Amino acid sequence: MKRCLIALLLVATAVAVEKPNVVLLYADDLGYGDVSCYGSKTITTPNIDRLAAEGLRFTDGHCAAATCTPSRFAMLTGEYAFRQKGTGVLPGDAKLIIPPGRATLASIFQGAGYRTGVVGKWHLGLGDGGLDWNGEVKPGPNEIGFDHCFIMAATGDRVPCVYVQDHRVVGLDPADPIQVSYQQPFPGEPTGKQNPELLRMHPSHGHDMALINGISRIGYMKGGKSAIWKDEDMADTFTAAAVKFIEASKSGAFFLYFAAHDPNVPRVPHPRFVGKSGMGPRGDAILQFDDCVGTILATLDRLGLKENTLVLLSSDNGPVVDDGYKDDAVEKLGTHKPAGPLRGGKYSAFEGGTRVPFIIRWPAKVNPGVSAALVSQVDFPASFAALTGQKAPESARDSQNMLPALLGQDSAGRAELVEQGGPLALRQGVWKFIPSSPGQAVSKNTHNETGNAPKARLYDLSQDLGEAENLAEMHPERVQNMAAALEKIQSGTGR
Ligand code: NG6
Ligand code: CA
Repeated sequence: MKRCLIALLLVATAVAVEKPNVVLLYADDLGYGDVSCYGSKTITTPNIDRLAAEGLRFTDGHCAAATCTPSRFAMLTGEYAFRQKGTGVLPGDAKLIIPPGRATLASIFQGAGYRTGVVGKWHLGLGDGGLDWNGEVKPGPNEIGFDHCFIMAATGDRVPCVYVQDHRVVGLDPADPIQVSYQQPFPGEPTGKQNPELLRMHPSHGHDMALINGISRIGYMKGGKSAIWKDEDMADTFTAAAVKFIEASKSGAFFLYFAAHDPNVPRVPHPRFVGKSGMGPRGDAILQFDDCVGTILATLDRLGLKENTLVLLSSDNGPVVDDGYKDDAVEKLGTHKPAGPLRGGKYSAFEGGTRVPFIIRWPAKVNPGVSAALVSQVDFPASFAALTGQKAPESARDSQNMLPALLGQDSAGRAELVEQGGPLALRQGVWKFIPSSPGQAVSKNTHNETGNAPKARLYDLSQDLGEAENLAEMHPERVQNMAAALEKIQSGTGR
């Protein structure tokens, strides 16, 4: 009898360990050098550092693209975004770009009996064309694998500036319906262009349309006044929704995709963070993200969920300093290097575009440490399918089961990885290849390097992490092979 009980207990523990909760803490535009556990001396992120100290910190972990929409598309579907038209940065009135019925990271967790939720920035479109924001807002996250959603449609700098919870705009007064247009302004509604005197933060480029809360955005909107978010409270609102989801889900296994908005623009942190970084709103917004991480980790501690919850922290793309608002980010940057030792940042095919903070903590299974394995968010669908004992969906064609690397049991990771900046780049081990590509080498607005250049580039990242010395002429054969390998992947005949 006693032996039976012990056996039962062992089985129960084994099952519990095999089915961890998964919490994906996802920052927006957070760079490799923006957190102290990746070596920054100019900013202190104690909660992210705690996660790194208790978990596995990857030094070569990537998002799938150097901007938000393609990066998230690839992470959720397991397919590189360059394969699908219409996966560039979306306007706030775009329709859902992941068709209902297609397998996603969330539906994979659902298939294993998890309760799934997304809180925060969505930016993958909503509806199937001509959406009425005053009615049922669908299809959206609920139709592609999330049991629960509390989101903003696109970004903080795009209308509509309201939250959507499970098919409904939150706090909407039917007497004051919302209208959204990305074509024309609504007569009588203030815009950044027409009413600069009403602005408390001025655009540096773009962002001169609908004027909401003293900040002008991309796109026009009218009405829905009672539903409009307060920018200063956004991080707290999302964190509270995340905590609520965890509390409501704790009796079974759950997957939470916490998609924070910090430090994307407009950077409007809560007053308690204002001035705290000494770097202006961008730095303050990073401290705010770190604080959200702290609150969510504390919730896991409080509910006794720490041991068997896999917490994954990463970012959707590399950093940018001036992304369209005069918010002192450039003036107050000082010696801070948002991409750390890497070249480029958001919008870039250099490493700074996609190599981002990437940390996994799972006390029951993962030994703390540092891993140099080459890993990518595009591998989440196949890897988490494997973790939950399922077959990877066929549509996740670029997703590889990297579970051993993600759990610290394999130190190599991927053999090859495509990095989608402006041009596509290819990694093979320590080698990095960027084909010749027309277009501006430096974005005239953000001043970030794009990775475009008339000549092909080859770098040995083991000697030259900052991609300074082009070795293409010294290694013509490798250049040829890597160009062919990239083409093969692009045409769908290789991986
Ligand atoms: C750009 C915006 C930028 C940001 C970006 C998307 C302008 C001039 N620039 O088009 O501010 O919104 O799109 O960022 O409008 S992302 O992180 O969501 O990909
Ligand atoms: Ca982003």
